[in-house]
Amino acid sequence: MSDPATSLDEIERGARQVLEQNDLGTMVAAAPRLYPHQWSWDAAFIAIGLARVSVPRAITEMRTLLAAQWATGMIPHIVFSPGSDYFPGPDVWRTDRAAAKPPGVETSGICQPPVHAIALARILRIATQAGGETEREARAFAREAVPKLAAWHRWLATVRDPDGQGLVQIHHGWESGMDNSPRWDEAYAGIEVEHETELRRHDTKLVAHVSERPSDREYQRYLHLVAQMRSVDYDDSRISQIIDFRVGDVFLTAILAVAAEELVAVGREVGLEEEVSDQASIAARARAAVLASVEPGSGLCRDWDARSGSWNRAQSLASFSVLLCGGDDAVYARQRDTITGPAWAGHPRLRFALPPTLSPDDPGFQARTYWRGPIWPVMNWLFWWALERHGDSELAGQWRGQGLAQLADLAYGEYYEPMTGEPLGSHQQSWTAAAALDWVAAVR
Ligand code: 2M8
Repeated sequence: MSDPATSLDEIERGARQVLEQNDLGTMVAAAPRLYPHQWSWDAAFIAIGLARVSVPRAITEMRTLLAAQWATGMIPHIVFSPGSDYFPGPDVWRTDRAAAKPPGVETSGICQPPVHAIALARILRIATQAGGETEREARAFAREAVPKLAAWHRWLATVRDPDGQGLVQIHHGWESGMDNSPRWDEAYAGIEVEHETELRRHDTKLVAHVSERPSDREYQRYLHLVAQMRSVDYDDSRISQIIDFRVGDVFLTAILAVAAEELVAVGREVGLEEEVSDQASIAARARAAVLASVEPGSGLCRDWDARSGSWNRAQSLASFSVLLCGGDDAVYARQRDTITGPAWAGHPRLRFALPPTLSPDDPGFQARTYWRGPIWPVMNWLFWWALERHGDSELAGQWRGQGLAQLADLAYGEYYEPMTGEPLGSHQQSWTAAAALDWVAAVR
């Protein structure tokens, strides 16, 4: 349980230790045992935390990830470190068959939300404050990274929007980063698994209780989708024709909107206007699609199931995507009212006034189960960052304060039980430590 007397110094010291201990050299493992590789969006958040300790090390983190970028522009969701136990590993993904994968690295064959340009902009800002050689190094890195991130955004906005609907489509719940969120229940329910995969899961043994992780039934569907992609050698044009999961992800699309704008700013700062000339229109299109997803009755955002041609009904943290990308003051204000109200972060039973992944009043709310209820510190960081960007400093400050109070337990939990504040999933989770470091620096 959190000790209110725990100081910012202690939180900072512990967070530095977590990143140091999880450092494999040129990549930081997402977590010490549960996730022994580099994950795409984790790496971006981790790089922000690393920049508070060492800008050169933050750059190395981003470079390792970008070195694994596919020729299509896709940044893969996992870059594997050699010889660790994780299921599904490279032997299941078999991306060696994919023409677009660069040689010399082992990766998965799907992607994750594009928070990388947000990280690049923040690293550059931190380096600029430091000045001198640190700033020079960060600017040189930015010049190297901008064209790569522009290509990444372009791929999402084109290849992953085949119907021209505006929302970026994902082919797997893992691509959303919110793996087993009720957001994907309807899409997964429609999947028939003909051939079950032999599950060699380690994850369920590495958490305090199996209920903190997705079920085997869910994993069968996850692996079925991987098998489908593998069967066409991860060829983009063929995947979209055969895949059993095709959903326009509103949260990922909102992230793309702000990331593309951050990239425009970085591009201009380092003299690469030409390279980012299409990013403002990518952002505008993404933001328009997020706003078009808003359900008039609730004022909340929705995902679009492209296979069934229907809006998803599930409400979750992702329903508040307008708080990430803005674009309509009235919708923003309404979502802000709802998320701070008694069904969400203002719920009277919460240990900390922070947004859970599902409303505790939702019949599907599961306080201990992964993306179906718990509070995720890294999501609090992302919303905090977006609120600050929007000029909503009051709420941003409240959430940062509550977020730091939650992390005063020094467990650096992957996620937290909303009512008790108990850390769940992995402890010493790298992106949680990174969020702590950036928050502590912002308070000082
Ligand atoms: C979780 O996802 C991985 C699969 O990608 C897993 O459960 O094995 C998610 O929370 C995801 O968002 C995160 O990037 C990853 C590593 O922290 O873990």
